[in-house]
Amino acid sequence: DPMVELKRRAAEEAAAMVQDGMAVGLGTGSTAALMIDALGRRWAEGLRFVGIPTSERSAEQARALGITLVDFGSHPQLDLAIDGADEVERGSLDLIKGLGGALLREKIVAAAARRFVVIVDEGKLVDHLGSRSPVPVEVTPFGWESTARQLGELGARVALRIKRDGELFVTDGGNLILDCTFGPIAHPRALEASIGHIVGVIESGLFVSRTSEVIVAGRDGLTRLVA
Ligand code: DER
Repeated sequence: DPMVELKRRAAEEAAAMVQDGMAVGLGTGSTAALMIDALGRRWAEGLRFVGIPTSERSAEQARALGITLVDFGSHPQLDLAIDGADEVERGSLDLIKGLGGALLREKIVAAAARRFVVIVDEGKLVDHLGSRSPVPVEVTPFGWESTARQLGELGARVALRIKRDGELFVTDGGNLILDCTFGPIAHPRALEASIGHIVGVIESGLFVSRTSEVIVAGRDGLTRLVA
């Protein structure tokens, strides 16, 4: 698959930004997994750093590669976090994340990082967030139907996330995901705030003004977009 090859190059470019002694946030998803693989190869060559994973899945992968994992107790601030995204808005580099279900930990890790680098293929670039992807919102299980109703009042079509096997999707934190389809979003920052004010909401997948840089894998090669 040529797109996997492109994503791998973006992932390797991002992994090359990790230097000895850094504390690094490790993202979640297929592109982030390629980046963790690349870090595993650098680790095998002698690079030493510590990682904070954004999901149990990424933790397992990193651990299997021998990468040292730490937590926020010893490392409340990270030098760099690298993650994928579901949509990147061309002008602002604002993001929708969370189709992978790890948005809460991803946002905590991004917020703790001095630099937040996003790796995507060119198909993820949009003029306006919400053009293709719903906004995933992580909510507390208690009263989720009421939380969903209030998200609906903001103008979204709301769907409780269900796994392929028909079971409820439950996050690493034991919460539920409501996928909220808004269509193109004119004011991501205002919408992020409105969603955040609803009782029962833990976090939304809108990442506004958090991106330092996006590495885009396209058919014509890699492009770096800097905020
Ligand atoms: O933010 C997310 O949850 C996304 O799913 C993201 O990490 C992208 O995943 P992908 O690289 O598998 O498309």
